[in-house]
Amino acid sequence: MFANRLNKLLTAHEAILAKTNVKEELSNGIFDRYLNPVITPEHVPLDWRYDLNPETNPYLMERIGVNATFNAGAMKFNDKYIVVVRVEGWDRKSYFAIAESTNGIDNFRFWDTPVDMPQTEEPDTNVYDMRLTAHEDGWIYGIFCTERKDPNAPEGDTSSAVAAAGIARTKDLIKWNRLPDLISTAGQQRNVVLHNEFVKGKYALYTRPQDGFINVGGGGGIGLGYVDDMTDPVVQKETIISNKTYHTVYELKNGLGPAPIKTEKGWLHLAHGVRNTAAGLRYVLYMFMTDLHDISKVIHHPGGYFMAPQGSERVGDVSNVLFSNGWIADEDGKIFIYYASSDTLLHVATSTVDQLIDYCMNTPEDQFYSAKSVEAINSLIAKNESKG
Ligand code: M1P
Repeated sequence: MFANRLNKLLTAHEAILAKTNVKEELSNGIFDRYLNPVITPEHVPLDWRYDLNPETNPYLMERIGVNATFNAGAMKFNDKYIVVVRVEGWDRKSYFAIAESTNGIDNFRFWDTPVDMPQTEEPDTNVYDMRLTAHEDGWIYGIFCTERKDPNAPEGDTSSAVAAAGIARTKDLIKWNRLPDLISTAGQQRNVVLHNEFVKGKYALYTRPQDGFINVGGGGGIGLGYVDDMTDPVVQKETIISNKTYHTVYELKNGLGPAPIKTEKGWLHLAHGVRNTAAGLRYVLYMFMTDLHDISKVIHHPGGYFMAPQGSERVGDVSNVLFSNGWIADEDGKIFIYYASSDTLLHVATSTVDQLIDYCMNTPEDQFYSAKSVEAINSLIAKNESKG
């Protein structure tokens, strides 16, 4: 019975890993979605989940289950598409695990073991949402959220937490050197991302200062600050470059996704915006571009969302959420956007540098009033009429 069940599990697992992905037929011209998620809890290796010894696990029970696989950092490494997945166990703890694919859209396989992330003096209760940056200093940096219980929480408050930016660097994605957590002016930090290049000899970090764990309070917005030395990471000042704004898709809060992509026309940025609804928070993705020579200057800011949860993406552990902290730009200009649906599954969408530049430069900006939106539609109709 044990051998029979194991055989079935192995066959089913292999079928999941070998499944090919298919591009959706008709896109919006900006990006292409794919029919299947790229990583699901079922992709996680069986020997991470099952005790495979019939003597100690006669029923072949799943001993250490996986609840969700989402919010992944991404990069090209040794010619493979690499994702550093946030794997969340049945015990609610997230950890990082690397999976690779040869084409970026399917057949992702996890490496042999999860990432062994060294601890600081104050252990992380939970870690998640790693942003990868191959910095020009030669290191690959992984910046992630480290969450710990709020030491000042009143007695009986078992939920209050403090979020900070954990920092580690590596050359091979196997051995990680943990650096001190980021020190900044804000009480809490999440969604911190390292810019790819030095700026005037300093490391540039995109931040998201926040007063509380969930609520950004008086803080918020995507900030930009500078650090002299990543082994002593202190940001003295954060300047907000993309603010939360009334009656937009980033009204309540926002945060940068992956490190930006450099193009001839400027830096492409992918971010998430959050608004509140009667059904809870809604997370969508939006884009903007910054100046090639002054990364604090936003030069294009298409209005509204770039990508929003649709269909089955809308349902999961935290429904109505799209989140992305990883994308890969190939040398031929193709872009792979790894995004997660509702804090549960990891998906891919593809586009190109040219399409995303066109999208950023030619999509009307938010005008903040319904009448202005109608004006934009009417001018498009007039333009189309004059052409016809
Ligand atoms: O649950 C949605 C997202 O919430 C947080 O994002 P933010 O800090 O912008 O609110 C993160 O915990 C993220 O992991 C999660 O996907």
